[in-house]
Amino acid sequence: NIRGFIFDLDGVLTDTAEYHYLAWQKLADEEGLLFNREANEGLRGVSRRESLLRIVGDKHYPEEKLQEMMDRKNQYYVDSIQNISPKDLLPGVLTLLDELRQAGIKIALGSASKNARPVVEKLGIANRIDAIADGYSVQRPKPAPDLFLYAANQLGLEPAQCVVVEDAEAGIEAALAAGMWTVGLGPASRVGEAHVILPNLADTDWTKLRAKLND
Ligand code: B16
Ligand code: MG
Repeated sequence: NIRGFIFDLDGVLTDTAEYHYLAWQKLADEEGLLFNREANEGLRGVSRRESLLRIVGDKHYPEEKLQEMMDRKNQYYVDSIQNISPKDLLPGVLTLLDELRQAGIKIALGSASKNARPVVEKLGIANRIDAIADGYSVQRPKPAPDLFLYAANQLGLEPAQCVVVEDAEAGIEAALAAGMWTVGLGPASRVGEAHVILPNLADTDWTKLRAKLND
């Protein structure tokens, strides 16, 4: 009996991954740290701090320097998202959001990003979202279930009434740990644990999803 949907942002509603990548690459180049697109794939859905720690690897930096590097990367990222517009919504998103709303299903955002709010506003979908769980909402990042539990709570729903749509392995793990239904977008190598696996949201709708989730 599904009553709510919790959408991840980056990789599900829009593709900000490229902007995150370019910002990390610029920082890595400035610091002489090895980084590339492939390494960036592993940072999908991973928090800002954990991403930086993975990029620096064995190198040791004082906390102050880590903080400065996170701030610098974020500044590059914030600069690059200024021109985001409704055109940057991924295919199928808008129709699915509207269909869910029509069906009386509540909608939340469940993103690790501290920039989720401005991005959602620029995408023009803020009025279609009932609750936002973002990088400020909880302490423990995905794969901990906390972010999604927070989102469900904001919607006033039980975990088992919620479906999480995610593109990251850590996100699917977090949603399963929360006791929620999961839709994984992308290759099975990444989201294989999800209840339903789709390449993207382009060719689906609530009726099809509902059948696949046996609701
Ligand atoms: P910020 P999601 C995640 O967004 C991104 O996929 C990940 O690359 C990023 O490091 C993380 O947000 C934190 O973002 O630095 O803006 O706080 O997929 O959870 O929507
Ligand atoms: Mg994501």
